[in-house]
Amino acid sequence: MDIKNYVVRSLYKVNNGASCHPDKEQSISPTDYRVYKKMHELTLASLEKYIGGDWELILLEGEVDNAQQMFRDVFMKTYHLWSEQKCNILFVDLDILALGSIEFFDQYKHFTMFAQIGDEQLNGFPLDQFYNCGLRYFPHDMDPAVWATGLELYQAWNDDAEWDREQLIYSKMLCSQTDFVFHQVAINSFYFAYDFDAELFKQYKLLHFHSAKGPKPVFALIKKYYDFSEKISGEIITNSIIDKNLLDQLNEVAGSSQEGNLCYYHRYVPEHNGFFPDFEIKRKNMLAIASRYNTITEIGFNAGHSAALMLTANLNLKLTSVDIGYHYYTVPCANIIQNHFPDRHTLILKDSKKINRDEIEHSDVVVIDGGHQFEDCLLDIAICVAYCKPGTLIVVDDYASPQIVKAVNRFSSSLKPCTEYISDADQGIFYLI
Ligand SMILES: C[S@@+](CC[C@H](N)C(=O)[O-])C[C@H]1O[C@@H](n2cnc3c(N)ncnc32)[C@H](O)[C@@H]1O
Ligand SMILES: [Mn+2]
Repeated sequence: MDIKNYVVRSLYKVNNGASCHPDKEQSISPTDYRVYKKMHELTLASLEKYIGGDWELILLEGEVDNAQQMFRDVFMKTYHLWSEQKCNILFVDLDILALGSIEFFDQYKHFTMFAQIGDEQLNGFPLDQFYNCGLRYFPHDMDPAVWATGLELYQAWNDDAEWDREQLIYSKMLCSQTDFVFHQVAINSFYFAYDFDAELFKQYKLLHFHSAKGPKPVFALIKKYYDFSEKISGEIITNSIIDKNLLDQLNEVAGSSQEGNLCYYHRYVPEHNGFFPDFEIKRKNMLAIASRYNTITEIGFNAGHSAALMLTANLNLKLTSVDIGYHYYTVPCANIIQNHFPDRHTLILKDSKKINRDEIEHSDVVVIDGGHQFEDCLLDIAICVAYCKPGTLIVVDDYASPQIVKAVNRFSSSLKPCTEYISDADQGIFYLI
């Protein structure tokens, strides 16, 4: 007989949430119910995409007076489901988002809970420690005695139980398995996230937004991760412009935590080196600009991505990059660029405030993407205004930053907006008057 796989989740209307949680702020009000429903829909889409195997969703629903009733109902319904047919059950809280492919079904022989725990806890299972039960797996062939442990504790589980009784019961069930391999509790691809951090995409397959802040901020944060994950998997046409070998070399040297640039979000280079979609318009504009002019200076070379893009776009382009060299990878990456585009690239390694007239006056275009403080950008523009000829195109990156706009505004009488390119809120393009 086929063994069924189920992903089980619970979405209840809880009429009196506040009274059963120590933190009165976290009531499960009717509004909260709507937020949880949206949270379920969003995170379910991620589970459908990434949780491996042939599985079916079972959404447990109901209307109860308090959260303890919900927890008990979920416990019993899970038990009945498991005992009535041969099946594997993965229970997934509504605030768990999947970011990458991960397998649970048929991977574990024990009742297993997944939480991220410290190494020191791996050496033993302290019984006074409660492990988060938001993600738990009941394999069809787990020891039925584990359920017996749970059912016994269930007898004394009433509406007045402390908030984390549920977690305690599942934890006791977990550690009743004497042959349990403890480190299974911790999977390194699972993480409790409290803030937005693009780095987490590199490391974790699942994020749990377990938090006492209430469903609204949690939903907002989950949505941010979800949207970002949709974005980084999108198709980008500028991806194929830079020679793949060259791109691999630059990223190999600069690493995946390199400073943000025209191709990548700050400190985030995905495994496949695909570009960050939000900067697609900026890249297209840079390609269009580079193909029209033969002498360009950029302030801010970083790992050479904008340089590679521009030099690829126009075989006659000579590019000068000025960089203070904050990053260990800047000089090695400049060497890679210079090998790939012989005689077409110069790196001036110094603070852009020290640029001399003869280093910049001949430029047709100056791309400003160096220091991002108001003063840095102000002085970079001042140098262009002082030394460059009228008609020079000035491209200011990170224009969405108030600091940068403020700096540009100080020179409004010297800069005329250029409208020949696609407008992007994060890129200012001007002609020098
Ligand atoms: C955002 S990155 C440049 C990204 C690059 N234009 C790209 O898109 O591939 C900023 C770079 O500016 C450099 N930088 C910061 N302050 C500077 C300064 N005062 N003078 C020159 N370079 C500076 C940093 O070392 C860093 O490499
Ligand atoms: Mn930038």
